[in-house]
Amino acid sequence: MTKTAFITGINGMDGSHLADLLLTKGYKVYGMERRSSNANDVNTKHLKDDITILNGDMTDQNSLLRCLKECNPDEVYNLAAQSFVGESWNTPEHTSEVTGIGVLRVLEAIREFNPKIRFYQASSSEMFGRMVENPAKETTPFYPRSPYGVAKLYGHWITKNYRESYNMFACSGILFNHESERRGIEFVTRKISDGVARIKLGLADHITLGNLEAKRDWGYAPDYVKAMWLMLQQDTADDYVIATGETHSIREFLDVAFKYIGINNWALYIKQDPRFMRPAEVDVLRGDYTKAKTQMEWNPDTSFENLVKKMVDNDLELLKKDI
Ligand code: NAP
Ligand code: F7E
Repeated sequence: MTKTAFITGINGMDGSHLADLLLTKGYKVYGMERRSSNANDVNTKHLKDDITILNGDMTDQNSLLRCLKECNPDEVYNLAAQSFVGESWNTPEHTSEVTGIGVLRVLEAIREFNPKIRFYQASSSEMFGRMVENPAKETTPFYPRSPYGVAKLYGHWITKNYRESYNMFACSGILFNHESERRGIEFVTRKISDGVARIKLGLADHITLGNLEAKRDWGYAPDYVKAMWLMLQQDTADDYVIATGETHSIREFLDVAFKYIGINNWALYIKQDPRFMRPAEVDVLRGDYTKAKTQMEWNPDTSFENLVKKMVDNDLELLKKDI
């Protein structure tokens, strides 16, 4: 029987990769987008004949309920969020509304419309923040370091609470950083791959960044959306850490990216600006995905080096089209 999925945040990086995956599995896919003056469909343009877009907003309870009524899904993947950590200090209230309380709204809509719907919540390694255990696993205590991390923590706990209160099939994937060719340009990996490609093509002579010492556990988004789907196919609802188990600094990312285009002395091309520093930094993140590996047979397939190269190759191709 054909399953139906409803994805909030369909136009985001993960939403578009998840839609790609679910279509290959024969799902009927609905995605929610919020109204904007200009179309923001760069990641989903290739899917326009295969998915159905519904309009709604994470801050509008009725719109979420209407979306569920319109598509009658078996599975809901809640990927919508104000997802940029740096921005969450500028708009902490908005971030809390969308990224935190928005989760409650989706859960309430499900509870009212059909509590049998399986629910995935996009939790984040930012909840571990100042890691009290390295690598972090499902039982590691949380210590968020940003309004975004705090909002995600609310989303995480309300998902667990609805699972326990109403016996709903509600899971959280605690995903560590994952990137792809579709990553938003303001995130550091894409900013670097785009900057490196511009330097290679003679379109720029430097990249301006913030803290180069931060370390992240970076995986590849298409690998990670498989874990989201797997979580909703298990016999019981549970939470899982999804990570690679490796950590690399921004400097290492720069090193791989620049060397790939033939530049060894990359420091000459980097400027630093306090504008890109954060009031409180997450210095290091590394995850232990043993539970996902043992219980769901999930593994990350893409190496750090390949991830960086894929992103640089993609930006080179995109920029060449404009020259
Ligand atoms: P993303 O590219 O920023 O996508 C987020 C999506 O949410 C966008 O399509 C955005 O729509 C939508 N959105 C924002 N505010 C909304 C609102 N008020 N109503 C409806 N939609 C709204 O993020 P991503 O990297 O794909 O991440 C997907 C999810 O996983 C997010 O919840 C993120 O916080 C979480 N997460 C990401 C990572 C990671 O490393 N990527 C790790 C852990 C968790 P617009 O296009 O209109 O802005
Ligand atoms: O920053 C440092 C910055 O913005 C990574 C989101 O998907 O993953 C992402 O959050 C690091 C930080 O991602 C610049 O200070 C230096 O230490 O790429 P980012 P993030 O904050 O880790 C988590 C898991 C999520 O859940 C989020 O939704 O890079 N950094 N210089 C910089 N960061 C940015 N953005 N820009 C810079 O110029």
